Amino acid sequence: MRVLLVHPSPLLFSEIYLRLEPLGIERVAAALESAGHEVELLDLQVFARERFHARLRAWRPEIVGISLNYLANVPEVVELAQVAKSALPGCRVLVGGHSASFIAAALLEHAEGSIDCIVRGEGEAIAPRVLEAFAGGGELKTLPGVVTREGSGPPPLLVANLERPMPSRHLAANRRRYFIGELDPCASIEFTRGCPWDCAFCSAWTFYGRSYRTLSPAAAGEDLAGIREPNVFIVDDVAFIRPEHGMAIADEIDRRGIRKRYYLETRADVLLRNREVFARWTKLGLRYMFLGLEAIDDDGLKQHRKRVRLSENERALEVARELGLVVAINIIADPDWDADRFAVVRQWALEVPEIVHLTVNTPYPGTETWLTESRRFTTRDYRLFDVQHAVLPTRLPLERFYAEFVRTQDVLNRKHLGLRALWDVLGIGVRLLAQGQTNFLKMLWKFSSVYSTERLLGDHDRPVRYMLDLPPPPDVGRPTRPSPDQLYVHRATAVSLP
Ligand code: B12
Ligand code: SF4
Repeated sequence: MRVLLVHPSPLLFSEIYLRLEPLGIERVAAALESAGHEVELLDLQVFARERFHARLRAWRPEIVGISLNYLANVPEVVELAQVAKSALPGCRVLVGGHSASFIAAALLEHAEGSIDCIVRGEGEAIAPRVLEAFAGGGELKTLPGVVTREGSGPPPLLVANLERPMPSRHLAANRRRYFIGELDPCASIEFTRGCPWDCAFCSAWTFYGRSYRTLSPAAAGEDLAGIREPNVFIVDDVAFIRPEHGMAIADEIDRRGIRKRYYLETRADVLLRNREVFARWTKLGLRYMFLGLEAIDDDGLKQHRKRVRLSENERALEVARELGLVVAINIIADPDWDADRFAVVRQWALEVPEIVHLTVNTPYPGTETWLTESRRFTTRDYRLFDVQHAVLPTRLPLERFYAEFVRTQDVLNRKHLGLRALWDVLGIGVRLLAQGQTNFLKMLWKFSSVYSTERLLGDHDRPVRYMLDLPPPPDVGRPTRPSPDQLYVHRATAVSLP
């Protein structure tokens, strides 16, 4: 069958700093290609919407599959499904991905028949079976993880083997548009799946039922060897939890003589515990590390159930500095912050040499805070659930909250554009320009057009067509911690913390 797989457009705020390849649909594409289907991939982070219309008209796909990892993309995804169905009434539309998995029933309602089914959980194993069912071989609503308006199958199954098929990277056209900061162009790779921790604000662990799986070092090396880009973003939620796994992949890289520069995300305690692995990777080309510190005091860390102490975060930053890594830190801004709190965070951020970024505390479906906080929402407009808008009541008037938020981001941004830094940045820009790469340079311009109080505030006044459903109210006497039944997409066997 002819299958068009689509990734929606980027959330503008992330586009300043990065744009990365859609690894999830590249993996689904690979599974469908192995099953004999003809697959095209269209990434609307890179191409304009017109191209979607053009491919529908010219190629007439029989199946349109849309990826919905980010909640803020819900209205766009519903619209894409409607466009596909009205252009090609016979085509079948399926939607999968992280957010789709948590709000499947609501999505089907919003789409009013334009989406035939939602695929919850991992897509590689089930997507070919969905296509078989579309072709008349079996009943859609009985398949694991599949949700239709007529009924749902049993819970989704984890794929038996992460190694096959490898992502179909060849299908992502215009790959030179993928970058993160000066790692331009940049490919993505996955070494592990899942996370054994259970932070209250995060849904990465609930999606995979708190399981954790690793790709064999040989397969990781093979995948990496096939990447043409000089830079690689490792998408793992927490890199190198298991030191022997990180070391074994490093051995593969040495054996194959691969030279790349890497960006990864990890936790402070993992960096402290497995310092030798990160030191080895620094020699292999690791340059950038993202540490989700989330808070700058022990109370905040406890509130997020980060299971790490402030002293560990501080030591981890020292280790990263000693290793010569450029570290980006995320701090979660709570809607309850007042002007003094913003000032304290600004001061702290100016004193550390790292790149500090703020996101706004946002209870997403699939998180514990979704079940405990969502009744306090001040908006249910999906588009505002992008960790840059406040969706909970703010202690400051909303305009003041945004003014402080933007001011803080601005101060932090300028910190890295001081005279010395600007000189380095220009040097990098010139080098990339000489190689025909302009993503990094364009990024430097964009900041003030994206981060503006008026703009953030104005976004709350847009007419709302699709509204997020709320979870059922908590039962009287229910234990305070939500159960796996209420949270998990995959019902896997949890692994213990390292
Ligand atoms: C890599 C990543 C990114 C990359 C994005 C790369 C890209 N273009 O997709 C970058 C760094 C750019 C990024 C940015 C952001 N991210 Co992010 N990201 C991730 C991360 C860590 C891994 C995703 C991934 O690639 N996994 C590996 C692939 C193989 O898996 P997958 O994409 O999930 O796909 C599988 C299934 O979902 C399914 N599937 C997916 N699509 C489809 C389609 C069909 C048809 C089918 C059948 C199946 C299917 O099958 C795939 C194979 O099994 C996840 C956390 C997580 N573990 O999921 C957070 C996560 C998705 N991100 C999140 C957030 C909040 C953001 C930001 C808003 C953060 C910010 N500070 O601005 C931005 C917004 C980005 C944007 N849209 O513009 C949240 C999502 C919250 C939500 N519910 O909306 C997550 C869950 C992290 C978290 N801790 O909560 N992110
Ligand atoms: S360690 Fe990171 S990925 Fe794991 S639950 Fe916490 S925030 Fe989510």
